[in-house]
Amino acid sequence: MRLIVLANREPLRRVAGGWQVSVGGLAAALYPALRVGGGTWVAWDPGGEGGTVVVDGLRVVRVPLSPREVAMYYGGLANRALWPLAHGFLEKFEWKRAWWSAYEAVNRRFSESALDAGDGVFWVHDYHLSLAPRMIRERRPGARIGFFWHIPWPSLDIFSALPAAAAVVEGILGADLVGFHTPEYVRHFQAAAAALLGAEVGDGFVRHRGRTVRVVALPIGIDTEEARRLRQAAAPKAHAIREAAGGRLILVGADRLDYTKGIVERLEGFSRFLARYPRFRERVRLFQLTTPSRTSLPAYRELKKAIFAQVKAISRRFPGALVHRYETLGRGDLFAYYRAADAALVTPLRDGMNLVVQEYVVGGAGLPLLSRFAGAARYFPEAVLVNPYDSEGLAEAIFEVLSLDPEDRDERRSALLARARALDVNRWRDAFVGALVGEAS
Ligand code: ADQ
Repeated sequence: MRLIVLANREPLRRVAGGWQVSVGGLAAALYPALRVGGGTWVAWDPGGEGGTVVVDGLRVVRVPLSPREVAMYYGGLANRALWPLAHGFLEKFEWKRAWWSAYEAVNRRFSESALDAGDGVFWVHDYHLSLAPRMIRERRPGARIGFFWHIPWPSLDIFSALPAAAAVVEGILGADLVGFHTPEYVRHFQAAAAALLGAEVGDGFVRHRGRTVRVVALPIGIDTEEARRLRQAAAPKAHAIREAAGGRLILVGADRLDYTKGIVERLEGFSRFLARYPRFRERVRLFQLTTPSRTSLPAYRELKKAIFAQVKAISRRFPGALVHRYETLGRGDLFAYYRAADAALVTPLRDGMNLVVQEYVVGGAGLPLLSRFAGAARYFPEAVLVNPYDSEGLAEAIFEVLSLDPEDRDERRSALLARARALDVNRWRDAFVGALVGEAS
């Protein structure tokens, strides 16, 4: 089987004298499947040159986009319309017809580049490329096509605000197999297909225009073996972090700078915790590790300002209790913080799944606080589940997690670890590809 992956982001990093397949995330997870039979990955080329690069047996077809297309397809339709809507942030949702036209044109370009790559099984990823399955199907009716939506699928009343709602669902239904992280997203997607297209839906399928499309909940995990290795290698750095904290208990938060991640609400909860439990003021330090994201969009620039102002205010009121690092940390450094931390604060307001909580479960030392509104909440019930909007509740939960009976904590940690292993990203990939390929045989 030859796999042809379509994803917005390219799986490459520049190194001296050429390219390397990037070490983290989706790229690393899909790479083993792509190497079999010489796979192809179609992605946007941020350098704008285009062309094909072959690295370690993987062909990467790079789709060049003009700055205007990037602003409308990526900065506009994907990240100012679909992203806020999918996460239930209606007040941040914006719509422009020109964005939609650019989105259609870019989806077509990706689809054509993928078709030009020859025969194979197509696996399309995420909200940037929802129209590609149908576009590929139109040109190659017998193709085997999978689609995975990595973010939440919202309830119908919210999704219906999108003027192109029906076209997005119809685009996805060009696939044979459609995956989401949770059964709830599956149900919402089916409800949209039934209401907007009049499709017939039932247990695990949508039937539309004479075709039956399988729809499954298949939650993504992390590479648990890699995380275990990172944890082991992080011992000296974790020790140094603890030493420098001078005996304080350590909390960690790690996120892309995004309004869905609940960073402002988390810091508010932390500040309330310190106000309410004065004896912890000099006994705790929160490391908030924030990686820059979508910096060209106004909402993200405003959020950055708000977070920086809040960090300043908390640091003035409670000196030494908060350290904010605004940068993309290397994996080794990130896992050193996990390993050093007595608890993690994973409190998104809404999140498709969430990988940070899984990284902490394998790489960390204590229990995570986990938002009920992350897809991961249903798969990690032994975490301390919280409502991230409730800052008083967050303050109490921080107290609770730091005061847990060690035996209780360790039992819950082992249960969480077993759950992270069961979700491992290698199984996720094999389960999806297996279901996709098995279907037509
Ligand atoms: P994201 O929204 O990016 O992913 P998440 O799943 O948490 O969210 O992944 C974030 C990644 O960034 C993690 O691997 C983490 O290690 C890394 N990271 C966070 N802070 C960092 C820092 N300061 N420096 C370096 N790296 C950092 C989308 C969806 C999620 C879904 C995934 C996968 O929004 O819900 O889980 O895709 O499907």
